[in-house]
Amino acid sequence: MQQDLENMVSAAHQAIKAVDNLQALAEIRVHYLGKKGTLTDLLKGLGTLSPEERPRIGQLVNEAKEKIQEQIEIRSQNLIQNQLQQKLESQRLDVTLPGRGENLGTAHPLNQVRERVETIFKSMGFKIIEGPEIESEYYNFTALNIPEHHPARAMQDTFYLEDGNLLRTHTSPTQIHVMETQKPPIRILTPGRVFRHEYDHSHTPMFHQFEMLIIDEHTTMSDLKGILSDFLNHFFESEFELRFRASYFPFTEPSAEVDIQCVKCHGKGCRVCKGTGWLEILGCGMVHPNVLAACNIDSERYQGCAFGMGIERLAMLYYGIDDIRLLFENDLRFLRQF
Ligand code: 2NM
Repeated sequence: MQQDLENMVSAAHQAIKAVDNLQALAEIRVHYLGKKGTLTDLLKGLGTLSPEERPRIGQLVNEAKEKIQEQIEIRSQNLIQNQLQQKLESQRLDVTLPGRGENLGTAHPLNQVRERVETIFKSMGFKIIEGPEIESEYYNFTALNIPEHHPARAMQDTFYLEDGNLLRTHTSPTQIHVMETQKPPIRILTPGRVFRHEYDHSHTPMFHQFEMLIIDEHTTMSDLKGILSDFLNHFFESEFELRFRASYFPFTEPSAEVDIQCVKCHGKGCRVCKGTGWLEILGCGMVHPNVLAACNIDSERYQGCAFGMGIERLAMLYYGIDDIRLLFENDLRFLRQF
């Protein structure tokens, strides 16, 4: 009997060593230790032994049982560890790999330019004012001294709405609202969208502009020249000559168009300035007394100077963009350059 037990323990030991998975190990446990297992059979056979032998053999059977249990337990831990190890190997994660990368967005070049312009004018003491994009004929034309039959009012230039209002063709109506409601001195910059019926490589039906307005006592053309020159030198980060050419706008008298020395070649002549050395950049003038009168401002006491320019034009010159439509296509290959 003792020999049988020793053989069994040794056989169990071999079997336990040989298994390579938990399922097979569970089967071994059942085979030796289960209710119908080999050891249980042996315990049942104790009854046939003599009363003197029974305790000794009983003890041996228990010892055998404990040995097998212990071996199964050790092997089980072993197999669990191996399984875990295999799982870790198969799901290996390289934490040193570079990440997928964040696609950071940036402000649209037109907004970058607008923000630069606003920053410069704020530093000179101007307030930034935005107004409505839908205006009446009065604010867009009449108050600005634009006569009834002026070509600018014509259907082919202006988008009229069915109710008789229109999409503003410039931001000056916002300046009329300010002049009507605020007392001089006034120093404002009005950026915003404007709408005109035109479309080609340098015109889009919606574009952005900003207009500057100063209303004060003793305001002259010199204020205009000084502010324009300071602004443009700051904006283009270099000193440039300006050239004033007499011009005509209904809402200013005198009026001028301003050329800036080519920001690319500094006046030598290049592709950007088409060899002339100059770039037409904005229109300006002294606010017409009729405009001041429409806003109940005494033109004997106060004068105004104003200018207006396109943000697209400024962005194209600053970044060297040659087709305005690129600014509206939102092609990421284009936008990622800014
Ligand atoms: C321009 C050119 C010249 C202008 C005039 C006014 C107002 F409201 F005061 F009359 N605002 N903006 C003005 C003057 C705009 O844009 C080319």
